[in-house]
Amino acid sequence: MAAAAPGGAAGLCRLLLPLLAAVTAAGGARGATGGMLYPRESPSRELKELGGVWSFRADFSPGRAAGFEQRWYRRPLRETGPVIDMPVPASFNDITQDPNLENYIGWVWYEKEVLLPQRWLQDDLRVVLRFGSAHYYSVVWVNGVQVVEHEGGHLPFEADISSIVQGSPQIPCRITVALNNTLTPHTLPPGSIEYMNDRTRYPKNYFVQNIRFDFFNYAGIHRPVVLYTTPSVYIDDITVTTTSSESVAKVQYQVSVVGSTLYSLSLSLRDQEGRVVATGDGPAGELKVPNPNLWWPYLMHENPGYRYFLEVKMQVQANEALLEDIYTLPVGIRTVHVTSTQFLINGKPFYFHGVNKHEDADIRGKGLDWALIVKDFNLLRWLGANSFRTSHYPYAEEIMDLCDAYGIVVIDECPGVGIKMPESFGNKSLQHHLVVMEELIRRDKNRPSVVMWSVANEPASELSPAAYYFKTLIAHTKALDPTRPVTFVSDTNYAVDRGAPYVDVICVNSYFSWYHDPGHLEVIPLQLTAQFENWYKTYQKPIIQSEYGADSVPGLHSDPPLMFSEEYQKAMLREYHSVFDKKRKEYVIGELIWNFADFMTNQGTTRVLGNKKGIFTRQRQPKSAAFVLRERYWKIANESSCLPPIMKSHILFL
Ligand code: BDP
Repeated sequence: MAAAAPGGAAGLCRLLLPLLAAVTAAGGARGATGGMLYPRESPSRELKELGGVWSFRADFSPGRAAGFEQRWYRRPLRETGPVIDMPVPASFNDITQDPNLENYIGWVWYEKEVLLPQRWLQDDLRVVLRFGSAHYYSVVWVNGVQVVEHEGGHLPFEADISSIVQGSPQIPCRITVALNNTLTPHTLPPGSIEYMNDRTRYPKNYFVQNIRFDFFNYAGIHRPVVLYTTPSVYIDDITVTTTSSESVAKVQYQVSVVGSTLYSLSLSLRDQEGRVVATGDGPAGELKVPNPNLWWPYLMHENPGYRYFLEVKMQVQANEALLEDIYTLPVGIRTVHVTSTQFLINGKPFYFHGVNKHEDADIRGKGLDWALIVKDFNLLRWLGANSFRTSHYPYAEEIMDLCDAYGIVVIDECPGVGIKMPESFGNKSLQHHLVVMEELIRRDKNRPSVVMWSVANEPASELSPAAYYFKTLIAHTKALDPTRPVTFVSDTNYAVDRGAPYVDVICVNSYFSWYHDPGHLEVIPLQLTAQFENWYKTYQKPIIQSEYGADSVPGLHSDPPLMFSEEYQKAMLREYHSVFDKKRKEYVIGELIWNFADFMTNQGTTRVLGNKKGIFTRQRQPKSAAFVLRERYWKIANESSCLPPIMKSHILFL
């Protein structure tokens, strides 16, 4: 990615730093404190979606700072210069024909004007502005007043904007967002800006954004933006954990309320038929559910993804009026345990036969797209996949909701991808990484589909600071959530990996006969067997093959199989599978193909319009390998889980 000069050496980084230091005094920013409940309508809460066409301008000024210098947030954006239409949610990169915007680095500006219903402007109501995600660094103003800053491109943030909108009820509410996609050694994922100073080869102030990960650094407002209301005293957070025995399950809950201490809380848990199965009161307690319907993964039970609904009702007397807030949380009852050879869900061995994905598609880049989401879940179920890893960042809450509902098991990965530079293992990076884990767990802690946290993908875990880094990071993650195992995904040699001692499950990526010994399929059995045996001998922990795969250009055929043909991709999978079949009788607990679908990357000599390791094309058409995997996954499911007849008919249907 190259662009014209952003104001000399360190220009972009300089632009980021003052903002990072100056967390707003306006009361909007909350870091990882407080709750981040998914906004849902209820008798006490209303919601307004702000998706659609927003006004947009990229700041192409030499220092990328014109927007801040000229305070574009003070007036409608159209009054400070030209604007174009930009869809939200979407990445901005592929929306126009302008290559400068596709590869833009620096600040872009978004704006939307919204009219609020009169009833939202009463002073016993809170109005909250929430972003599902915006990549990477965001500053948000409402009617020219800064309300929140947020670092990180894949997690939600919000601001209470009541005082601003209630103070100026007659005007439309103008939301302005400045967004910067620059990645530095201390962002997550990390990156670096490199200035090319050889004047015989590059123009003055020429720079590139270097990244050490293999997907396009799409940027924009990627997930839904909503306004929602709550009463001024409100349910801020709910945490549930579940345990179960044969005949009774326990749902432990904790509720936090903000705005008063004189509230009362009542809770009722309903089953899918709407029957109340347990009730409770107070901010913490335990609900007992007799003869529970457990949350089971897809293909492990005829009714996977069973969720109860926990209705939390808060009441408080305020100024002689009764304020009530109601929030309903879906709850799946299930347990997760790891032994030295198995991964147990509800006490039964679970074998991950699934995929790694990306949020990626034509035109919208990483923007949320319902048609794509539902199509992908249909393909996952067609494939017989029971799980995926959110490689390499947290996915949209809307996707996670469907995982909960369909019983698709998730390894929930944070954006710790491409941590390769020694400076990215320092305290500054670590502190940010800890906050990101707090934000991720705050968001996804109640999701039954999430069975394990992944704190990173392929870091340089052989470096000496990696030991302290991962020890601290994993301990912090476990302290935040003692109920789930923690891992990170390694491609480091077992003998020198300094993070592996701290994980519960070993996750290994390997590309035998692709990046190593390219073209030599015959080395796979030996090398893969040695890989598993070495890791197991060293750690006695269960192992997931968290990535393996080969690029194939759809429609390219070759027999005998040559690299990049569909036949080679299939042949490679089969070699891997024969080893998995031996080792899954011992301690291998899963296999996740790289990748579900082809996806966009930076341009490079090994990438043909992106990474082609998908078993589906980027447009979600199956390559030959998809059929190999489909046959295998259904076979494993049928062997391992005594599927009831209903699931077998499902196979025909799909
Ligand atoms: C792995 C990375 C993944 C890449 C893949 C590949 O974890 O992000 O896309 O290699 O090169 O090392 O296809």
